Amino acid sequence: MRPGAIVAAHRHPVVLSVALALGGCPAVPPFAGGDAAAGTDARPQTTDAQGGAPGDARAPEGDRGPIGGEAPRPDAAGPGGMLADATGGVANRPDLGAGGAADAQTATPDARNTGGAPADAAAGGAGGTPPDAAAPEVCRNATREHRACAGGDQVRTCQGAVWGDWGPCEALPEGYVRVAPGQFQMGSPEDEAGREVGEVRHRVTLTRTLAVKTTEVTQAEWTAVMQSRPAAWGNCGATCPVESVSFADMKAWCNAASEAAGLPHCYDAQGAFRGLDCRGYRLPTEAEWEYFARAGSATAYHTGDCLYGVHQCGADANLDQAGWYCQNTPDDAPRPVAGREANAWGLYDVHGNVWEMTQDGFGEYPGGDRTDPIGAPAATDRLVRGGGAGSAPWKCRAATRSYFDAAVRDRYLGFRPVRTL
Ligand SMILES: [Ca+2]
Repeated sequence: MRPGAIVAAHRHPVVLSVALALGGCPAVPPFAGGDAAAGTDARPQTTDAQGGAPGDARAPEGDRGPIGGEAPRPDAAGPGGMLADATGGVANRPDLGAGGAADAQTATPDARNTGGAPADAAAGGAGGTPPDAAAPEVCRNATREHRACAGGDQVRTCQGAVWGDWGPCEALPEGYVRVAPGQFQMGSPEDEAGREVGEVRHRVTLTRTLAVKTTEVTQAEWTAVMQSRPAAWGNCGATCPVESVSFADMKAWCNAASEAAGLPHCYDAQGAFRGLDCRGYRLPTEAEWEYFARAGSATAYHTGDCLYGVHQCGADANLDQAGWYCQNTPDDAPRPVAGREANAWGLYDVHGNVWEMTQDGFGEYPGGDRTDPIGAPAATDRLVRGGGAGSAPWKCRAATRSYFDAAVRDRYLGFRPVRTL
């Protein structure tokens, strides 16, 4: 381990709650340029970057300018002109991960399914009763219902107060798990070590079944879709997470992956999100991210509490089990995905390795219980979650909120796509 891991000047993503507490306009110097070892660097900023407690140790992180200010735009080696809508020929379906899809059906809550009537409820009519005389199965408030099928998902919709037929059993994409709808406590308890004030606990209900990628998108998976190699940590290898891609770049990857799979684009030509009912690949909302990262746990990590809650780099035995962070990556570099323990739903590296972009813009929790929340769609600052290889333990907690400017391509910023099933 690195001796004396504490370095005062590090700039990870701004932890949202603190930024807001400071008036939402952290006095952070403008983008200070790249890191000598790895090119562009613009990690999300943290409190420490703003003159607060020293945060995580290493590599300078975060150099976001004031909110609304001009974003640094390091011209990383991304594909030329990657815009929000990649309609241009995508040759290959991404090879979405080794290891195969975990069977999430055994681990995920299945709130939606439990309330649904069996699909074949109408099939067992009394002998001699004409099929068309069976009473239609009335649907009430729900508009869509899911049930698990062999390795995948089926859906039916409410059509004029009567349920339609169950659709075909759609196999999950390779490398994805099924995450059922459910309810959870978003945010952290006030006594959680490392907590920030903006992590106000509230109940969130998510109503859609998701396919969630088990790992961060890797460099190979990026290249298979986009035919480019943007990663600053290229030497890390094909199974390391892609990074140094902007919000728009990620949306382009999602659209291209959707197109290759015959699915609709979830972002229009201007990059606007087409909503949670879009069935193509997309970024998760912040709430979706925390829900699947927790996988039913209520602790700081899915492996337990934050043991090193000081806002500095330090060893945390629970985090060691779950992810790559400042203390177990002495060279600051991300690691190949799925190198630490998966959470209960089969998802790797939700804590550490690279920060994960969400669909949501920067904003404070509005308070109260919420259903399918999405944060500020037009905000320049985009919420990121989970911490990265250079982050201190407290930044890697499930509840930690942070952000990057949408234009930034940072060497510790990646993503994990989802699909609504
Ligand atoms: Ca991660």
